[in-house]
Amino acid sequence: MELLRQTGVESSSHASFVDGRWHAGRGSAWSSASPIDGQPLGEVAGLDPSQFSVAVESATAAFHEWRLVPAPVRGELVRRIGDELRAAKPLLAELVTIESGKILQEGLGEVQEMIDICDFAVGLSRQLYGLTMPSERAGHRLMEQWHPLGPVGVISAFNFPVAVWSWNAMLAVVCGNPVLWKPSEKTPLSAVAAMAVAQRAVSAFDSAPPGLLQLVLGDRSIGQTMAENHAIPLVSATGSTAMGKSVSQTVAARLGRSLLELGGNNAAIVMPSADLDLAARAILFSAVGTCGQRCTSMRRLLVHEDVSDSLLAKLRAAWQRIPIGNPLEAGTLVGPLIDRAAFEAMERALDEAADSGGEIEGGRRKTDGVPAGGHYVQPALVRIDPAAAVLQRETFAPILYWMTFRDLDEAIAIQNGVPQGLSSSIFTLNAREAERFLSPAGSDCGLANVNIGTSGAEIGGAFGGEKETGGGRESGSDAWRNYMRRATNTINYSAHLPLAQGIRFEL
Ligand code: UN1
Repeated sequence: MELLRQTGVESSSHASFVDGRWHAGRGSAWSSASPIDGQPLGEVAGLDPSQFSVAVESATAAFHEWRLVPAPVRGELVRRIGDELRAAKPLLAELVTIESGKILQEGLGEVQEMIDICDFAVGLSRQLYGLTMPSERAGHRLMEQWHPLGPVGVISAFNFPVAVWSWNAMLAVVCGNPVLWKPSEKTPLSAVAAMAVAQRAVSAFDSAPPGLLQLVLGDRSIGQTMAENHAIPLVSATGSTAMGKSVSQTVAARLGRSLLELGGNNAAIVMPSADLDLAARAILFSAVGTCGQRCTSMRRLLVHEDVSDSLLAKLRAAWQRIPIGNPLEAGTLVGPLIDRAAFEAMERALDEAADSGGEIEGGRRKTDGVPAGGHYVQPALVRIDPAAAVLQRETFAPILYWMTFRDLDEAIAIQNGVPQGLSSSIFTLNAREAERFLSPAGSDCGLANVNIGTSGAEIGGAFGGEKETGGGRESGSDAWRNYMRRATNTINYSAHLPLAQGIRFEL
């Protein structure tokens, strides 16, 4: 909240950033509340359709200028945004914790992830390489160029209220594109603060047009409008599979591009050779970190029957000692769920697990030693049959379902036997098992790890998953190509006109 006071956009102007200024929305209003204690944090109002149109026009105008700014100069702006984020890190992390409920360590980690992607994007601004190919025709050159694409729409979720925007926005900006950001309705103030911090750099940068980075608050209708708008060639959406299907179908109907990061249903496989102490620590972080509300959270644990007793003893001991409470307090490892609906979804999943014979440990509401007004829970460990229907869906809560298996092929089949395909891990000291898990016959997920958990990816790799996770790749590696269009160029520098494929076409 201190950061909002510093930025001067608190009180009634908690709002959208459109065409270089803060605007009070004229659309529907709502208040943001802290999941820590349910206290209201501030009122915000979404944009109405005419205000959104102004944002799209401003982004289009910005695109016409920004695409001509040399990419390394665009990178210099991102370097300065990274500097502003470094300076704002403690306050932005605190606000993320207050509004999303993740512990302060994870709030700091989230802002660090923003800084890391800025650094990555700065380097990238000199490496937007296209290929040169040998032409089959004498006196010809064949090459490709990567050009800016146009305004990019970003829809982000509450659980990473600021980092997911920066993965998209910092790449989009070095690639020459403006960005329109619709954050989660549950975390608008973190978005306001992150935008205010970024604007400290943008407003002082001569060649940055006012519509370069915009914040368009609103409910799902803004996301829908974004998906329909032909002036937005790419919509990058993070959230539920249901949301992603709706956005991508709308975008596809106009043959636009979408980049989807949707639900995960991530599993770890523990083999007999595993270092069980290391595995237990990794499982704890991935299963209960962020109160089980990462798309990379570990939801299913597949343990070889030879080591299930010893691993489960370690996990039970750990689960009983998890410090649950106020995420602002040092030492807390698990904060609140985001809201009542999340708590009810957890209860429903546990009821369904029990109905299918699941044995539940933990999972109850916690009221002692935690702030009143929040939804605090003991993370649950649930022994379950691999065929239980509840295992087919993602519940955004700290529930770790566990089951045993006898051989690796069986475990891989269970792991892959769900609609989602985001993240996966194997714990083993056996090189054959590890390589098999990483092979074409192994994990079918976008992320496959050895001897670490399913969550906590670095920004340098391409991040995303297969199947109902949506197929998108954001962040590192060559994910930048999503934000550009490729032009293949053939240049004839000879005085002849040979045709490709040896075709003769003479008058
Ligand atoms: C998400 O939950 O939407 O790999 C993103 C991780 C983080 C990103 C999670 N770096 O857990």
